[in-house]
Amino acid sequence: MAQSDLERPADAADDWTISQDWERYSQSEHVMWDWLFARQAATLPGRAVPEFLAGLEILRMTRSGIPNFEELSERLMKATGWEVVAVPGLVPDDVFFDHLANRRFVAGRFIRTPDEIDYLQEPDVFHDVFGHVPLLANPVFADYMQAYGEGGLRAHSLGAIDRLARLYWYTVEFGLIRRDGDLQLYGAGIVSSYAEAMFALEDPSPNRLGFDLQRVMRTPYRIDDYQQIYFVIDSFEDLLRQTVETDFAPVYAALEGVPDIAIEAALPTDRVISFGTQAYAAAGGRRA
Ligand code: HBI
Ligand code: FE
Repeated sequence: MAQSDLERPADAADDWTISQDWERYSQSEHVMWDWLFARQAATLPGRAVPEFLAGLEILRMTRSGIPNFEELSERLMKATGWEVVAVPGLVPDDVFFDHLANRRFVAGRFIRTPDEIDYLQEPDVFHDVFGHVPLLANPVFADYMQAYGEGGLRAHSLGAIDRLARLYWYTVEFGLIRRDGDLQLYGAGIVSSYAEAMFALEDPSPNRLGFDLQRVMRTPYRIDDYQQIYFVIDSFEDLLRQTVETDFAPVYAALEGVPDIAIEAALPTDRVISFGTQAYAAAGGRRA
């Protein structure tokens, strides 16, 4: 959906927040959360970063039912100074960035129905809260998200939102991390997906490449299928440092007119963690 199509509903505040109305969830909506939670809880140990699993405990998200954002925010505030606020759905980029820059994570309040368990058009409360919030209890990742929001506000004024959206996609949503040779999941789009949690680590088809800020900003992404490329960070500290220390304005300027890199491609300059079976060498443009 184009950003200009977004219209603020009458019940939303100027910053697009709404009340979660936690009391209005039905029993079957809570049961849906519990079912999705149990499925991920069985899949993620050993696959997701320990910081994600620790976040579930710190925030007491292991309890049954859709979390109440006020209670969740109280715990999160103590851990890292972040809160969770409800929004009706997608919000305009500048609104989204402004919330992040102020350590507020915006979350959808609706939950998917049984006929859309594994595919959703817009992020629901399970993706937004189960997927995104646990890592916000980690101080380094929490600072990265704020830095991203601040970078987003600057990108907005420089007309470079698309570049920054790619950074979000390949880190916050679909990021992998490697420690001591061990690949683990941290992206919210992966940890909240039963099938992609396995695919991202185990499937032979995607390329897995070392994270590089400019490289990521040249890589388009697909929203309609599993990723065919994952970028792998060495540590949250490194991701935060690169984001905070980089002056994005000259980077955007340097990238102007530079062509995008095809999703399946691996460049000779890439730090290849594992070649996917779909990969081809971009230099020659031939499938490997
Ligand atoms: N709104 N609710 C919501 N959630 C998002 O993840 C979101 C958004 N608006 C804009 C947006 N993401 C992206 O355009 C930015 O990451 C670039
Ligand atoms: Fe998300």
